[in-house]
Amino acid sequence: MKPDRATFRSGLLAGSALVLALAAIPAGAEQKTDDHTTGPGAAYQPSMTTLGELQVEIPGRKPGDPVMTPEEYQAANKIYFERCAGCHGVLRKGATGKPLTPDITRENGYEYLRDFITYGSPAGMPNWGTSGELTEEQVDMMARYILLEPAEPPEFGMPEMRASWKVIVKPEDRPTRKMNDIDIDNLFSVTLRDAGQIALIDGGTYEIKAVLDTGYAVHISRISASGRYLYVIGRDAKVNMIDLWMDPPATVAEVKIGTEARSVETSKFEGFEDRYAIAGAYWPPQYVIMDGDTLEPLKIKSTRGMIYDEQTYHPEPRVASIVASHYRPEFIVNIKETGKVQLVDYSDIRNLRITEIEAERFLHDGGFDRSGRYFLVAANARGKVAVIDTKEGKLTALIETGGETPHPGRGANLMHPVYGPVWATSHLGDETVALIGTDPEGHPDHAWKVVQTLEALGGGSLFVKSHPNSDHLYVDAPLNPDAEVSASVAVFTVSELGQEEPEYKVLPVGKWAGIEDGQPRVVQGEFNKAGSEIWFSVWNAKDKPSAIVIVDDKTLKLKHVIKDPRLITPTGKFNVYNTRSDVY
Ligand code: DHE
Repeated sequence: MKPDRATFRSGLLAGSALVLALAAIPAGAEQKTDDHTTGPGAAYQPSMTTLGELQVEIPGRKPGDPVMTPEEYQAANKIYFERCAGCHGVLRKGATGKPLTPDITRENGYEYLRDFITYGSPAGMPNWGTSGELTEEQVDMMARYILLEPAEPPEFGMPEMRASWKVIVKPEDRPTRKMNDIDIDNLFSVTLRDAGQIALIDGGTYEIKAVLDTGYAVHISRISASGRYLYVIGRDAKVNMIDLWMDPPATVAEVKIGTEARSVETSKFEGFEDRYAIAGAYWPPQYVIMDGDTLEPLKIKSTRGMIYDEQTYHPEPRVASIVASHYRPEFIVNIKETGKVQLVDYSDIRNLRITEIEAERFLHDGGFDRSGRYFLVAANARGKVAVIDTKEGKLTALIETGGETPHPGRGANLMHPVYGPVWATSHLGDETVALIGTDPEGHPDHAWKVVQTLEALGGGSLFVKSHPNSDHLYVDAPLNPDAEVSASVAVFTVSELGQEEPEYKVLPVGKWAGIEDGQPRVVQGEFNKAGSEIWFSVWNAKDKPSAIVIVDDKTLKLKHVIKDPRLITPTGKFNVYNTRSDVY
């Protein structure tokens, strides 16, 4: 069932839309990109869907501009933000992909651009035309569109934020004690991606306690230090603050912090529990510190600035993951395109102190080691993991993972029989799982090195997971092109990792869900509080049934399937206790 590596790579590369290389089309490019179909990796490139909905006007015409009606420009702009901006940038000045500003595109000319969009390039540009993803008319429209000046989306500063801010239940009107019978620590907040909702599911009874409306294409949930408040962010940058003490739990405040966003977090340092929330935006490139009780926006910081190594200006560095330090009153803010990690001291936000750490470009997701002192974050397009010492406030190491495009989620912490505490990441681009030593005191020779590389099901993995009470490491592969692989999970036994070639077991989680309709992918394991069960999302299309499958961690047998018409496109799941205590 393991697809060979080359087949997988060609599928994924095409989908990953990495680069529109604006060099001359190599002879025979058409032939070389024949197998360049748009693969499932495409689903994982940032899609600026909210920006695509904005009404735009054609920027001031210049002599020689191609003819485009306002309707065509609007339609092309939508396609650009949904399909192209994730790599080429909102302002078309380049990100992981090359810049597409008119000075460059005009030099290449209409026919060149049309053919490039049609056939793609071996360097990673998808073959939008020959794959059927775009019609001939759409390709023609996109070639004309990128010859014109880009449409610059609006900024989103304090006036816009305050206008969007709503306190639905004031702090003084909220309950003074928990009013429901929910075991909040074992509650799961489940992203219902395409419904723009979250489901709150009881970890003991599997009962859906509430389904709440949130932002568009909602992304992640994070929990306040006390465990009372749940913060959820949508891709449209809307933050919902949910009071879990209410019966039933309900949104008590909301605010929009931009137009496109992916991350939210809350202050965790002693004395600052539940005091602040922070959210990071893709557009505009900024993060916002908010009052933890009301979401009142207090401080906006732009991330525009210099790339850490070249020291050239980047106009739109997106904010990727944000975590809260346990050692200092600081948020750790990871800035993608400039490759900087900012330690934002929230103890005095009027006189904000920021420590800026040079890490690596294209920072994305990450998590803490088991001690909670070191934060490991993937610079995914660079194949590296940066290690931040949150106690000392500096970069400890930059590690090549050896695989293609590390994607840890929050990663998984294991007690390795030979190397002691290690942290794991799987990869989007191949089947490898890298185990990195994280114990500089007990195992100094192995600290911050890849001590072992495992081979799991195949590429297209997004998340690994374990728990201090578990002897297992779970590795998903939801973006693998093979339907059987993308519906399965590999499980390694941690105490057997000392063996030469550790074997893994395959859990047919998708099959266990018993869904006949569609081709669901199995994504993101999340443990219950006790660490005795792991939950997986069986993520189907919006109009098809999905499910959550619960596996007994000891026996690796199916324990329960949650099916409900309200479970539309479940993806991320966040157990209240594990999320607030960084247990993974
Ligand atoms: Fe995510 C975390 C960005 C697509 C499910 N995702 C993150 C984080 C970022 C991010 C920056 C870290 C947040 C943090 O820790 O503060 N994700 C992006 C994208 O830019 C991308 C590639 C494309 C896009 O347009 O959004 C993307 N993500 C996806 C998906 O398609 C997934 C699989 C399904 C979905 O719900 O959209 C998905 N992302 C997740 C999940 C997490 C996440 C479940 C949190 C994992 C965790 O364990 O904490």
